[in-house]
Amino acid sequence: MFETLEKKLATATVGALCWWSGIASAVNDLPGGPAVHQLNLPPAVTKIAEEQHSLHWMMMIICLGIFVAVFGVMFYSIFKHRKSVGHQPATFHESIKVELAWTIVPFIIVIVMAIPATRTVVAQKDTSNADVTIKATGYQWRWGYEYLTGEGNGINYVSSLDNEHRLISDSGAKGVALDNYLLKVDHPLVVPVNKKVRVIVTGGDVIHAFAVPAFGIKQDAIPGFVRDTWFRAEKTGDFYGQCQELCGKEHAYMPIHVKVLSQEDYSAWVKSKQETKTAAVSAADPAAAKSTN
Ligand SMILES: [Cu+2]
Repeated sequence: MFETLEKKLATATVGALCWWSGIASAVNDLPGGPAVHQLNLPPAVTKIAEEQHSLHWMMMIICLGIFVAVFGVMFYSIFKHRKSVGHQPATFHESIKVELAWTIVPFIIVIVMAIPATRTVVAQKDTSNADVTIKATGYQWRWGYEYLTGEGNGINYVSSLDNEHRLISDSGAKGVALDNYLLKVDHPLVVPVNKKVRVIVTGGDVIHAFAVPAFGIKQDAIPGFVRDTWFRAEKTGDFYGQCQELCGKEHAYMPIHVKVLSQEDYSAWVKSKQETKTAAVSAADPAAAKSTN
């Protein structure tokens, strides 16, 4: 009897392990998107994102230093001057030296943090001299992209979540083994590598936010207002973001997928886009197509 129980237990354990390892290995890191058990910020693809990372770490280290110093002094004082060893409390009231120290030292720390932070914030806001300008409009619940200036000028389309992903989510499926789950779109935003891309951001209905963590960009999309941000991707590949302003019940279903292409591939993409557009126009109205040609 015990033998069968043992066997059953062993089978169950092996089964559970297989299931667990299957689940664990089923979902992999998504390059340009979230990684499995990710703790740090996503790898930087732009100079701005790199600067944000170093600022983040610099400030974390300063905060940790302050934490250790303040709590060190505090716990040392409590322990050293405890009542049980017969320590008598000091009776002084004011101390100019101490007051000066706790005013000047934090002031210097704040300045040390503010100088590089200001430099980065100013660089982040400098959207001048862009090679390509794209307007991104947030809608409930998709993104509209319109190429305004630079190569690709005139292209416009809407980017929505892949329908299959939507159906999986609607079905309430658990343990979905898709690396790009709820990040796959029908038409990604296509941009050239090493080019300054200015993104003009606005909202078509409610407030959304256009954000791509690997580029270090995040900008609210406000109806009736025009805001802008920029990035210069230094690597080709696929990069992902999501709407980052709670915009309604399907806020989780409006991902951003940016495809960074080499200059040649980008030019080819622009050409094919413009050709299909011309073909569509001539199919709908041959006379109009003739007049534009
Ligand atoms: Cu949104």
